[in-house]
Amino acid sequence: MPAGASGKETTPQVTAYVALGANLGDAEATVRQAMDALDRLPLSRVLRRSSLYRTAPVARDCAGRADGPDYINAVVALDTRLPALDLLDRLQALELAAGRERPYPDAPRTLDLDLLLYGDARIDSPCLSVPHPRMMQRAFVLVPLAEIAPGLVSEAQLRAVANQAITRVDA
Ligand code: PH2
Ligand code: MG
Ligand code: MG
Repeated sequence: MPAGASGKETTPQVTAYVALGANLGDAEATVRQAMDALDRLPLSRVLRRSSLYRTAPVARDCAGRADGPDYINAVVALDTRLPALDLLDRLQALELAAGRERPYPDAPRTLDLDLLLYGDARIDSPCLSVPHPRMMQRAFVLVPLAEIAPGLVSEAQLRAVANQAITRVDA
C-alpha cells in the first residue's frame, strides 16, 4: 500500500522539551500546576521534570526591557504524539487559562510555556521556531534542561551563561 493510503497515519512519538516560566502571582504554584496540566495533554505524558529555579528577569536583547519580580523557571521532557503546531496551540491555551497577557515583549507574565525542542526537528514557520532561537543564551533554560537531559547541553554552553543568577528552589 502506498504511503499515506491507509488514512490511519499517526504522528510518531517524539520527546519534546518545554520551558516553563512565571513571575506574577504565585509563580511556584503556577509552574507546578502547569507541569501537571502538560501531563494531562492528549497523546502526551511528562517523562521528566526539572527542579524549580529562581532567576532574575533577562531581556531578549540590549534594547529590551525585562522587569518585574524574579522568575520561577523549569523544564519538562514531554513524550507526545501531538504535531508540533498542535502542541504549540495547547501551550498557548494553557498560558491563556493562567491569565497570560502580552502588553509588550518580555513583559512579566503569569505563565510562559516555550517549546524548546521537538525531537530533532528544525522548524522555521511564522509562528514557531524550533530549536528555540534564544535557548542557548539563557541560564534559566540551560540549567534545568541540563538537569533532566545532560546529553543535550555541553559544559561550554553552561559556562557561557554562568554569569546569569539562578538558584534552585528547594522541593
Ligand atoms: N522569559 C522571558 C524574558 N525574560 N527572564 C527569566 N529569568 N525567565 C524567563 O522565563 C524569562 C525572562 C521571555 O519569555
Ligand atoms: Mg519565553
Ligand atoms: Mg513564550
